Amino acid sequence: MSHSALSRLLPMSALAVAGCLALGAAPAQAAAKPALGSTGTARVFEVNPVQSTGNEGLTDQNDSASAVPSSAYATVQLRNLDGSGTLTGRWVKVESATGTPATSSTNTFVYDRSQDQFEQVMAYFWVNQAQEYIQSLGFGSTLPGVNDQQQAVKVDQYGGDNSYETDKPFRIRYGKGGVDDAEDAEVIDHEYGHAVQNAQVPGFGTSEEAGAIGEAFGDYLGVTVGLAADAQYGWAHKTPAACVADWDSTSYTSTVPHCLRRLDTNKTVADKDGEVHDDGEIWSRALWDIRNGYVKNGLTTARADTTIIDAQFSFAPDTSFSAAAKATYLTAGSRDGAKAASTVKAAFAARGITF
Ligand SMILES: [Ca+2]
Ligand SMILES: [Ca+2]
Ligand SMILES: [Ca+2]
Ligand SMILES: [Ca+2]
Ligand SMILES: [Zn+2]
Repeated sequence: MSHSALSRLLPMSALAVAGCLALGAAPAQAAAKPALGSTGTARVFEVNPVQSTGNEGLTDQNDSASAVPSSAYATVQLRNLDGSGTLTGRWVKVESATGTPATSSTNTFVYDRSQDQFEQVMAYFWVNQAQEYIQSLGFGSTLPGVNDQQQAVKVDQYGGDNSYETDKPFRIRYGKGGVDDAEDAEVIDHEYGHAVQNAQVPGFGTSEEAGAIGEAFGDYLGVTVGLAADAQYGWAHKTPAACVADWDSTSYTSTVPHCLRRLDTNKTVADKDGEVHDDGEIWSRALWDIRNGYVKNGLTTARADTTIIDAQFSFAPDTSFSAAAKATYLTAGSRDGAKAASTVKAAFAARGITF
């Protein structure tokens, strides 16, 4: 099922829905697991440059290197590479990209944003980072794996300001309109969120409410993976935590802070307009309240995320908000206890979602 990261482009959305209706197959398994364990060095954005610098005045300037200060970059490990010198690894394979493919016999992938290879490196790093985060919650060890396969990505080959994920073939494509989509980790991991849900529930998203849940979870995953990375690497976070795609959205929003969408709007089911990205903000606010409610109860955000993801295994492909909320409530009760379950119930009730 494909989805747009950016709801503004209706033609792409229409295409995406057409692809969505043609679905049915389970995600393809990787043919073979590459050799593991090779670690490289790379330069990436600390999630995105607006978020890490707090400078809402940054603009794309036609992909120029000088548009973003060097302080927005971090030097990081590129983990789980297969040692081939390309951006191929256990959890990610950069299949193709516009311009020069990144290769290095020493696994050194250091570029700036004006170079085609930069987005390739960002896509590799942030998909790997998301899978590592999901595994840190226990998925693939104490819990079933969640999309623990090699994710194919294509980078910068779609000219529109949009990105999408498809079941057939099982692949993510990142666009290059405006700020290149793969310059913003929250866009990268939004799309990975669709891959995660499709891996958990093949064909997920055949009803409008299920589609909205897909958009919401993508937004939430992008934010939570970024927040976990901030903590892991000690990066600054100077924009509202609930703001999604602070950097990509500078191309098409004029209000500050620049956000594609937010996790903390006051939308309820009374605000539904039938557009999945818009309606996703109803669901993502509930997820945000569950997260913060867990912390108030003395539980960790990782625990909230574990329950949010674990519950998704039991969602029907065409689930309603109500049925998915109930599944999340039941998972919270069995994993985290009665108090957590009532936090979940209240978070959904505040959005007008009852069961
Ligand atoms: Ca770029
Ligand atoms: Ca661009
Ligand atoms: Ca863009
Ligand atoms: Ca953000
Ligand atoms: Zn999406």
